[in-house]
Amino acid sequence: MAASLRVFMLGWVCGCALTACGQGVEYVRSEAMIPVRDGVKLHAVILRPKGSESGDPLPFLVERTPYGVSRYDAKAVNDFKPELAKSGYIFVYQDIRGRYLSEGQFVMNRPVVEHTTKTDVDETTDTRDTIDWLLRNVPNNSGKVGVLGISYPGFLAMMAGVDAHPAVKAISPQAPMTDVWMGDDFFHNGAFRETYGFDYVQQLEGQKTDVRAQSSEDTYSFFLRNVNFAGAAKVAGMENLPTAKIFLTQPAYTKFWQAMAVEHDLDHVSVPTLEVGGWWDQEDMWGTQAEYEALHKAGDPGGVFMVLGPWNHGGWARGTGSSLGGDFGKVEFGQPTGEEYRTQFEATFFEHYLKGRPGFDLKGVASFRTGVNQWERYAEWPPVSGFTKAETYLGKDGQLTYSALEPGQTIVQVAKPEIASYVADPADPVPYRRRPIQSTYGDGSKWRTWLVEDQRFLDGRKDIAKFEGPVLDREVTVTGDIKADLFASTTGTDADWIVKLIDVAPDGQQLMIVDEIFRGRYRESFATPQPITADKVEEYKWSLHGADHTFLKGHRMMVTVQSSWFPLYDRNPQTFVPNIMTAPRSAYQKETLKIFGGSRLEFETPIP
Ligand code: PG9
Repeated sequence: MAASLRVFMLGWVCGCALTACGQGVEYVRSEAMIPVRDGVKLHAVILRPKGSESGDPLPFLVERTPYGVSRYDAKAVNDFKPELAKSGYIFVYQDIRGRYLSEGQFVMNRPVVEHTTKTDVDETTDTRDTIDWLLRNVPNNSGKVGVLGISYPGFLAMMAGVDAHPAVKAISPQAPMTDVWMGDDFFHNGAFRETYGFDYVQQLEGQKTDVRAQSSEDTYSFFLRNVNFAGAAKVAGMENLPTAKIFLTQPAYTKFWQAMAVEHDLDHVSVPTLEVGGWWDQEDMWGTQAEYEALHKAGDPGGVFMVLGPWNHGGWARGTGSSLGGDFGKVEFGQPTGEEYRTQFEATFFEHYLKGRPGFDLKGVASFRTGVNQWERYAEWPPVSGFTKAETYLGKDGQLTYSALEPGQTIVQVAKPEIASYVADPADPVPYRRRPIQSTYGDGSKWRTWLVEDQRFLDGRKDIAKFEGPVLDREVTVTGDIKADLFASTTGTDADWIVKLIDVAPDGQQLMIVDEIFRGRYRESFATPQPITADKVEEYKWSLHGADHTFLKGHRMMVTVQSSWFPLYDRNPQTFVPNIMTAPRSAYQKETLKIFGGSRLEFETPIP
């Protein structure tokens, strides 16, 4: 088998058990097994600033994680959270139920349950019980708690806000996985994230500690050779891992996935919440904005704030954030956006809500507008005041036309004659990044920055429709939730549609600004897939995610449409089958896909 598992080596080692190494805050480190309501004990590392048993009581900053906490010590806090360490907190890191040194059973993205008996536990109850224990057992604490985390820990930070313990005064879910079927780690609009699902489920569910998948073969070849996810899972011997079983048997948006979706639980949140997300987040792009929207709609009783910046997954938490990318494409931001976030937003947010200090002046949303590289502030997201709707139309001969609407103006779209077509062959799917494609976190993997890879690596492919605007003689800004509205047909009975909005620089570099997939079988219902009628023009409308980007003078806007993005997403056979996870080789058919006039992208633009 090509993919093998290897123990994940931690990035740093534990040392400095009692005090800080070198400069920084000195800590007293202890470990505890914290009992929760059903008798299970959860392992935690507690780091108290040295001498904090007397003097001003300190608040807690808590992070709960499935990724192991034994590595946390004074050095880790000073290295990875210098701004927060300087401010002064008791740091608590906890292994969640069933992971590493904690007892109990791990359940991936454990859904919130009704709490009627002591055995009705979930991450909200485990957090509450942990906080109860900390307040009683850690000397000289101020009785106030902040909870933060990125990604899975971001999901756990949000859980701390649902029916929160009264001591929880602030939470910061950062790139929180929120709905893993609709738009985060495992599926996007029904299309299965094959490499991520394959690697991550083995990492978390094969054993109590992290083990990372490592492929010696280009994963493009590996997944192509094994036909479908069932074939690949069999080779890896992972078919019986709980989440893999669900992938294989419940690929649609069933009650299982719906119950896991966090946005439905957010009308029980009244804690000030700072959501954080990156424009080029390769894992949980969706969650930040979905949680913001749900909290905002619920009337934000505690106050919801959001910072969106030019980062990959968690990129705001490390380094300067002055650029993003590597050998295959790089974007420069002209300023240390990560440091700016950590000092101006994160540190001041917790100081304000946990220590009553001034400095947090965010009223709604801070957004880093790329292209012009400047911070913007909005009352809400997507911004309304000072903005109007704008569109780019896909035209004949690969043309792309931009137009801003008058405030209040709406246009009713109808399909017009065909403007482009291509043949998509599942035997030769479009790679999502340059090959060879390593395992997600395998040696040499370019996973973390693939969203900023120069898209010219796809030049010459005949299975991509391209629409390009003229060289711009002025700046054009696209803001808000960018939506694709596509009129399209296929000669087959199922199809994937992938739309990218690309900034083409004067030197030809192509940077994706937003991009997203839609699996055609779900156009009527995410829960009940249906075949597409061959050759029938259908309208597909979906979000390509948020952006705040200025196409500079001299640049061009480009939109591309393609029907595979492999092996990030499994291949759509293009013939309708009840379950793509087990689609037979014979179902994978070459088809002709057509795009029709009236297709466009929709967004907000500032009123000049
Ligand atoms: N993106 C990771 C994740 C995977 C699956 C579910 C939830 C989160 C993470 O980085 O934690």
